This record gives sequence, structure tokens and C-alpha cells, in this order.
Amino acid sequence: MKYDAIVVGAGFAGMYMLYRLRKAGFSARVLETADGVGGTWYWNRYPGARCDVKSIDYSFSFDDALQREWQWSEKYATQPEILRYANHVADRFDLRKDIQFETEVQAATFDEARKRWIVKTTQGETFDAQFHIFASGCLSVPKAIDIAGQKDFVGATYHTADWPREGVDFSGQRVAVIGTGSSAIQSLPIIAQQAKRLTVFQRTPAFSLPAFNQPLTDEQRAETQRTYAERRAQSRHSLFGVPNYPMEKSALEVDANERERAYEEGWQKGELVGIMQQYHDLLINNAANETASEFVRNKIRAVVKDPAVAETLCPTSFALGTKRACLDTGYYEMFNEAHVELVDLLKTPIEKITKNGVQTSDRAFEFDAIVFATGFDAMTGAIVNVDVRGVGAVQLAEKWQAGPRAYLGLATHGFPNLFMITGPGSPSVMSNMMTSIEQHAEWITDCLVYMREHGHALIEASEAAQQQWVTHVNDVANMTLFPQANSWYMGANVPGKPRLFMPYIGGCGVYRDKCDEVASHGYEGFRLSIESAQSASAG
Ligand code: FAD
Ligand code: N01
Repeated sequence: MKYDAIVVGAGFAGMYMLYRLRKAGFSARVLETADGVGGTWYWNRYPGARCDVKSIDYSFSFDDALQREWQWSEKYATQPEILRYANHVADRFDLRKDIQFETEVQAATFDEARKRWIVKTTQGETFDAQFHIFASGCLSVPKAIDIAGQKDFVGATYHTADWPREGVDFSGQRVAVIGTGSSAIQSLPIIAQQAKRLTVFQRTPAFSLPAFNQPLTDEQRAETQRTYAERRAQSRHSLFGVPNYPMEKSALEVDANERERAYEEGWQKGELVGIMQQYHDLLINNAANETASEFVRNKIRAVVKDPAVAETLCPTSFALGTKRACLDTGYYEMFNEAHVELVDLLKTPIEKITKNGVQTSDRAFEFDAIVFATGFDAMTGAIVNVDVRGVGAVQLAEKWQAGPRAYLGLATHGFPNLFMITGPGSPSVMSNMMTSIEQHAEWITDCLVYMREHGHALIEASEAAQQQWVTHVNDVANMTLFPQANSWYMGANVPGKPRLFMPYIGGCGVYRDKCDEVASHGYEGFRLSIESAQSASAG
């Protein structure tokens, strides 16, 4: 079957990519493993799953009517509400007719003679397309569980990123949760309400801030509608894809009382950027950051009644914000409940999972259920999972063995006519992903239109431009505290994965300007060729 473009994935990125391609007159097929749209929000159905960017920002901005007709019910929408939104978008723009569900892309090979991508699925189908576009997600491949004995356990096991559709009732059960990242921190307080006994296995404590989630009032909704255009414009030109707060001062140029007042104001906002955008040097200066980190630690100490448990929950091995912070509702309060226990794996590591539970270096635990909240093979996992072969049949996974290399995070040398949405080297996971997804899908579509108008059949990132961009991405990261943390941004959560800071931290606005400049200079840094490709015709 021939198309202009094959798009891998029907999350928000794949859906919007399809919308733009169709609007520009390209034929496209979206291939999706799941049996529905929504990506992240299709798979992550664990109790308590919500967005941590305000719903009014974590939504599409491209269609004013869509923006006006969809009313979010809460400051941070739940997973079911976001999944309903994804389905609404699919229906509203009649996207499903070009999405093929229950279809997993297994291999994509660039046919050099025909200048086309041959895409094969696990189900045995083959597609033929001029362009191959990854919209396969940055957090869509759960990290392989690296704890021995998982198969020996006779009770039930769950992964937060592959949660049963029908939900799970933990009432009366002895439950273990392994991991204390965002997925765990959102789900634990709800699991605690059901479980007879809950044991939290923590290796590295996370910084978590209160969401202060609440229903949106009619007045708030009206205000959002009144200011939406301006708000969206600010987001597009911001640091993190949401409107910036002004950051005029250094944390070190004010006295402790003023800092305390500023951090408290940031804390009360109930937002990831609330504290981090009080001062301009919190992500670049360890001493400045330490003032904010200690503020949050003191908040933990004030809530958790047992001082030893509180200290165990206080992160000290990385700076606030350099591993993705979490937003919670009642996480630290939960540790004051008698049936909740915290196990510090830094003191007593897990040796293995046993028939009846978990064996640490000093104790055997028995459980009815184990929840793995152990995270993802982030940013590159879904791309290298596909056997992608470019010029000279070189495999992308092999080429990226020492870490991903991409020009603007959009394309990679040696793989012509292949694009990535929110790929490594773009703001991606450092931003409100909706802002970044829209920007990439629009840029890619404009590029394809340009190629069509100028008779170009091929586009490929040049090695020199890619090298320059990769160096710039690293240079900017190295100006910050991010590389000091063992985070999934660095690939540090997956054993054997190369360590380098994968997203671009220069800011969404700066990055957008760079992408626009590249386009306005005739796609500078890309090699465009007029060699003819076989024309695509659907069917
Ligand atoms: P995804 O939503 O991950 O969709 C990718 C799709 O590709 C999936 O459906 C997958 O099945 C499919 N796919 C992958 N490989 C293949 C293949 N080989 N063949 C066929 N199909 C394939 N970001 C924010 O900005 N704000 C938030 O509040 C936020 N909350 C999050 C909460 C959770 C629990 C998680 C895990 C992530 C969150 N994120 C958040 C990040 C989130 O992933 C993005 O916001 C966004 O949903 C990504 O959309 P996407 O379409 O790029 O990828
Ligand atoms: O995954 P994580 P996540 N033994 O990697 C631990 C987005 N998201 O699914 O840090 C013991 O953050 C690991 O410990 P350590 C958001 O971008 C958003 O929670 O490696 N423990 C860590 O504690 C987020 O950042 C929301 O020492 C092991 C945890 O498991 C990203 O997705 C909600 C272990 C994994 O934490 C990923 O979040 C959910 C082992 N062998 C997700 N292996 C929102 O709130 C891993 N761990 C919107």
C-alpha cells in the first residue's frame, strides 16, 4: 500500500501530524499498536493518573473552535478525561479513517533505488511511503524490569504504563509498589486507601510538590477563553511551553526571609514551574538551587511525622528540578498512616522477587500484588525498537549506540525523509509536550509542502549541521545542573544506555526561532535533492 507518509503512533503527536498532512493534501496512514488513540493516556490507566501541566495548557491550540468547545473540569485533568479529549479530537476531525489500530511497526527500510521507505508491521503487512514519521512517543516503552525473579512471584503484578482497562481493586491486599517517580507518587495515595498494607520500595527519593488540584469554576473558564490567544502565544515563545513567570533576580542576591516568601508563593501555585521560576539561577547554580531544594525538604519534614521516614523521603543526591519533579495529592501525608511502610533500598537493596514477595538484603516481604512504577526507556526506546535501516542499510539503533544524534531533534543524517516528533535534541520532554508536538507537526508539514512546491524528492540532515546542533545541545546542557543528576533525561535509568542529556534545554521559544530560521533559509543544514521519487498514490 502506497502513501506519501507513514506515521508511527496515534497519540497526540500522530493525530496532529495526520491532521496537518491531510490538510496539506498528502496521503497518510497512521499505524498504532493499541486499539485506540491517545498514546500515553491510552496506556497509563493507573489510579490517580493526571497531567502535571495545567489542562488549559496541556491541550491543542491549533483550532479555536476545538479550544472553545472543550471544557476541562479540573486544573489537572484525570487520565480518563484526557483520553476522552483524545477521542473527541479523533472524532471531530474524522481522523480514525486513516489510523490503523492493532498494528505494530516492526521495521522501516529506506529503499535507495526507489527513494522510498518500506515499512513492515508485526502483523505481516508492508507499506510503501515517501516519508516515515515517528510519532511513537518519548515515554511509551516501559523500561525492562531489571530485578531478578519477577516470574517466580505467584501473586498479581502490574506496570503503571500497562494498567488493566477494567482497573484493579486492591481492597484487603498486601501491596508492594516499586519506584517513587511521578507514576508511583500519583498512584500511591489511592492504592493506600484500598490496600490492607502498602509497602513503598524507594531507591532514589523524588522531589514532589503539591498539585493543589481543584475543579475549574465557570469564571476561571471564561477568563481562560478571554485570554487564550495571548496565553498560547506566550507558551509558544516560552522556556517550557507554558507562560513564563518573570525571573529577574538571583536566589543568592536576596536574604533568606525574602527567598522563603518567594518559595512559599511558588509552592502555593501548585505548579511544576512555581518554585523553579522564582529566580533565574536555580537550574544553573548549585548554591542557588540548594536554597530551593532545602525549602522543599523542610516542607516534607513538616508533613511526615516520623523524622526518620521524613529524612528518607528527602532527596539529597540531585538538585531540585534536575530530575523531573512530581506533582502530588497527599503523597507525603500518606506516610503518616499506620499501614504504609517505606523501605529504603539505598540501605537494604532488593535482592530478588520471590514466590511470595520481595527479598531485600535484610528482610523477606510477603505480598498479594506488586506494582512496578519503574519508568521508561525514554526518548529513544520507541524509535530504536523499530529496525530502522537508512542509506547503506545502516541500522539506526547501531548508529545511536553511543547516544542519539539528530539535527534539531527532527531528523538524523543517513536517514533521508525520516522525521521524529519531539525527538532527542528538541525541547520535547523539557516542555509542555502539546506545545512542542504542535510546533514539530507544523514544521514537518511546511517542509513537505516546500519540497513538493520546489520539486524536491529527498531531504536529509547534513552531518556537519547535525554535529553542530548536537554540540550546541550539549553545550547548553553543560551550562546547567541537569547533567549532574542520574535522570532518565540522561538515559541513566536504563542499565547500559549511554549517558548524555537528550532533550534541548535552551527553551521552546529560542528553539522555535531556530527551526523557523532554518526553514526560511531554504532548510539550511539539510540536503535537498530533486532526484525523482516514485509518486505516491493511495491504495
Ligand atoms: P505517546 O502518547 O506516547 O504516543 C505514542 C504512540 O505510539 C503510542 O500509542 C504507542 O502505542 C505508539 N507506538 C510506539 N511504537 C510503535 C510502533 N512500533 N508501532 C505502532 N505504534 C507504536 N507531558 C506533558 O507535557 N504534560 C503532562 O502532564 C504529561 N503527563 C504525563 C503523564 C504520564 C503518565 C506519562 C507517561 C507521560 C506524560 N507526559 C506529559 C508526556 C506524554 O508522553 C506527552 O505529553 C504526550 O502524551 C506524548 O504524545 P505522543 O503522541 O508524542 O506520544
Ligand atoms: O518513571 P521514573 P515514572 N529497583 O523513571 C525506580 C512522566 N509522568 O513512570 O530513581 C528499584 O520517573 C526509580 O528509582 P531510581 C514524567 O515525565 C508524568 O514515574 O532509578 N527501583 C524511580 O523511583 C515522568 O518523569 C506524570 O533510583 C527502581 C522509579 O522507579 C516520567 O513520565 C505521571 C528500579 C521510576 O521513576 C516517568 O515517570 C507519570 C529498580 N530496579 C509519568 N528501576 C505526571 O504527573 C526503577 N526504579 C503528569
